Amino acid sequence: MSEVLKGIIKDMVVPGKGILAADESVGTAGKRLASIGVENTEEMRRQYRNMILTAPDFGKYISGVILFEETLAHKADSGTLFPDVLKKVGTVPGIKVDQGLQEVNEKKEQVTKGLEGLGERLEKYKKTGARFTKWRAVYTISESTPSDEIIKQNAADLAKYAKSVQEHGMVPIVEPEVLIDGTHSIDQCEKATSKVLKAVFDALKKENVKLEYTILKPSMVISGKEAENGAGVKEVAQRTIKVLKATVPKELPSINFLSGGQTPEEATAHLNEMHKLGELPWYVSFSYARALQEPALKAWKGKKENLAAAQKAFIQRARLNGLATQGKYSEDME
Ligand code: 5MM
Repeated sequence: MSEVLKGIIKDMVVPGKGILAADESVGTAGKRLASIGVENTEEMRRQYRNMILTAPDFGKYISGVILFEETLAHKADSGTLFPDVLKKVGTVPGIKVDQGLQEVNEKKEQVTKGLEGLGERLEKYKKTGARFTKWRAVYTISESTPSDEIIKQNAADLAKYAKSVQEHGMVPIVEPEVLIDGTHSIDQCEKATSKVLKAVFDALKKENVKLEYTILKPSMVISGKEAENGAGVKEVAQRTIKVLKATVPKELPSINFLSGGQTPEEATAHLNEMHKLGELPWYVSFSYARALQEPALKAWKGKKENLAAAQKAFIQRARLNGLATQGKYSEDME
């Protein structure tokens, strides 16, 4: 089994490349489509995926794609199933396996659903070509959150999920997202992210999850979206790497950030800046959804005649983020 997992990591962790998160569930895809005035039908979600996943040169920058369940069974305009479209360009298909969030306490904190029946679903997904998976836990920052209770529960669930995925011969992406929403300071975010990551790695260790075959998808250490005097690019990069160095073991092969509501330009600049801080113990890259897809969606507007322009916009962002993984991006490339 280790050889299988090793091969998946080798295909996913590639210098200059990153992961695309295209795993928006039906509701989230609906929000993205609504932002360009397009109705949320199954066919329009297929066309949206087709626009992104068949962009020319896709495999040059994207080593893996996190898909949503229905996309595994959808076909591109060419008639080829999306997992096969990806395989053809050397990109690894993956699948989101959590089943969304559930509010559990009076602070409105949430845990992630999906452990029940996970093993059976993993076997089903594997048959469709998926070789890695993703599970997202979320944490809010306020005076009283994230609570110790939620940090503990989410860490335990992430670890159980990761263990099961490796037992089924796939690589787990572990995604603890400290939400950017709110007026909190970067100090508060640093404190919360440190606690969350520490708990996650303690739990992974307790479950004997093999870290060398696991990918971390964290949020950056950043000021709240509505904070006054938000921290600048350098500070975000420095604080993020400081927290990661203190909490993430060196055996982990790759850290692929989520963008979490940052603008596409911010997400690229932050990643780039991290690579100016000297050698890092892991590969550090992206697993963005919005920060990679937003400009393409805007250019597309659901219209066939805009397909080429939209794909060009997607590839431009993918290329810039590829450069950022090597510290070779600069603002004047925008
Ligand atoms: C945090 O969301 C993940 C990364 O996306 P961003 O880079 O836009 O922050 C993403 O993979 C997320 O899990 C999917 O968009 C699916 O979200 P839902 O809420 O539909 O499960």
